[in-house]
Parts: sequence; C-alpha cells; structure tokens
Amino acid sequence: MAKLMLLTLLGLGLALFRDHRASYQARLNAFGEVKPVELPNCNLVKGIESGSEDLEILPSGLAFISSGLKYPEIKSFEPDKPGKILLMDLNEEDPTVLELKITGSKFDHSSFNPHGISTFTDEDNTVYLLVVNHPDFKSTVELFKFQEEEKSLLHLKTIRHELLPNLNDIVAVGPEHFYATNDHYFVDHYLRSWELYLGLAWSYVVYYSPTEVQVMADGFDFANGINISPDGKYVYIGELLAHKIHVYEKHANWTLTPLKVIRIQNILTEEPKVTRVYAENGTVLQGSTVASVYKGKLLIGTVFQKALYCEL
Ligand SMILES: [Ca+2]
Repeated sequence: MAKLMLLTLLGLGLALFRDHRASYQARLNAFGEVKPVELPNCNLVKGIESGSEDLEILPSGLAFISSGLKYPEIKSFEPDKPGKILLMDLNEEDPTVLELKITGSKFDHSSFNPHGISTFTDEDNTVYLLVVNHPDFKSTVELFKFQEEEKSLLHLKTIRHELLPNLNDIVAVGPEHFYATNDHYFVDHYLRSWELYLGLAWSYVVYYSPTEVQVMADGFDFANGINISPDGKYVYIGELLAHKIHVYEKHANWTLTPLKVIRIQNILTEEPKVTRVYAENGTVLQGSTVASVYKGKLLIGTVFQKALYCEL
C-alpha cells in the first residue's frame, strides 16, 4: 500500500513537472522563430563586446550604456573584468564609445556589475546617473553625478534596502528617487529557480526615496524593464515571461494605478498592436534587451554581447 501511494505521488509529481515544463518553455518562448526585419543602414558599435544591457539617451544626444553584466547562468565575454559605464555622443558622424572614469573614495570598482540604469536631470542641469549594481550578485543602486567636462562619474552614494533584493531596472524620478523592478521574489538561488519554473509571478515593483520605500505593484512573472513617459504621467513595466507591457498612471503620492496591458502579440498580422522595426536571428546580435531612438537613429543593446546602431 505504501508503495502504491509512493508511486501515485511520484506519478502526480511527474505529471505536474511535465505540465510546468511545457508552460515554462512557452513563457520563455523557447521555440519561437524570428523572422528577420531589416533596417537599411546598421553598424555594430566599435568597442562594445561584453554587453550593453541597458542604455539611456539624454535629450542632448549623449548616451549612457551599462556594459559587462555578470549574471548567474549568463555568458560573459569578460568574466574577470569589472563592468563599466560607456558614453556615446550620438551627434557625431560615426560615434564611438568612451569608458567613463569613476571617482569617489567609497566606491569599490573591482566588484562593479552594472545592470539597469536611469538618469535624472536636476533644475540646475546636473545629471545624475542611477545604476543597478550586483556586487557579489547582491543588489544595490549606485548614485553618480555625471561630470561632462571630465568625462567621469562621481560616486555619491550606495543605496541598499530590504525591498530592493533582486533589482533589474530602475527609472529615476528624482536625484535619489526611483521606481525599481525586482525580477524575483526569493533571494536564495535554489528558490529563485523554482519560483521562475513554477511561474509563481511574485516579482514586484518598488518606489524608493530617502524617506519612503513601498511596493507599488506586484504579481509579475519576471518584472524586467521599467520606464516613464516623457510627460512623467505614466510608468511602463515590462513583464518578461508573460510577454506583456503594463501601463500605469503615476499619482502625486507615487502610487501606481494599472491603466492597460499591451500584449506583445499579433506582431506580424495586418493590425499589429506593436510594430517590429528590427528583428534578427542571432547572427548579428544575441539577446537584445534595450533600444532607444535619437534623431531617426536606433541604438540597440544586448545582455552580454555587442550593440547595434541603425538608421530608422
Ligand atoms: Ca533603464
């Protein structure tokens, strides 16, 4: 009898495992095919070989690029080198990248592992760069002041908080104020794997300021990129494994109200909800994560590899 019970439980477990495996593969879009969509004039950005996971372009055309992310189970072409922040001036004819020097005595450069980034420009035109960092695979936000003349970043502060345990991306709404995505609920590596595999959708978004830290949205199946509309009224959150982009209304007290969900589907039909401007099967770019536009040009970044600059 005990053996029968054990076998039944084993059978049930295997069935559950198989069901979850199928849905896990669908969530990852593991067997999705990429039909190429080409742009007429694309060039790989010289000097980016080990990732450009996130980037942001200032209205002046200066682009910050986060490069060299090391993440469990993700390939790194420079495993022994710290990550870096690159600067690219998109006003140049054939723009190249320059590594920004980091100054400030309290910053440990050797463990720098930059992920999502965001800028905030003050009333006096001071540009702050906020960077998600994973020193020793932990999560912090590093606050820098951009010094354009010196082409450097002055490190001002490291922000850590118990509600910021698994940071992916941030969007700054003040010099020390931001919304951030936590892409997992658990910190433990083993529990994180199960959380993802079972599709628990416990990932969440936090508002941080020096005086208030609060979960503002939750229930995501891997909350990933986050951004804000140019008028500052709406916050967009990418839900990676559900293939959705959520649009939230931002209120004066920083709370978020869900407005609508854009599903990334029917992309190649007559009436797409989203237009695909560029697609490629991995021979040029692998694992693209981010793209932004400046004066008719498109800059595309990748998790661990190169970056591409195209005319739209
Ligand atoms: Ca970002």
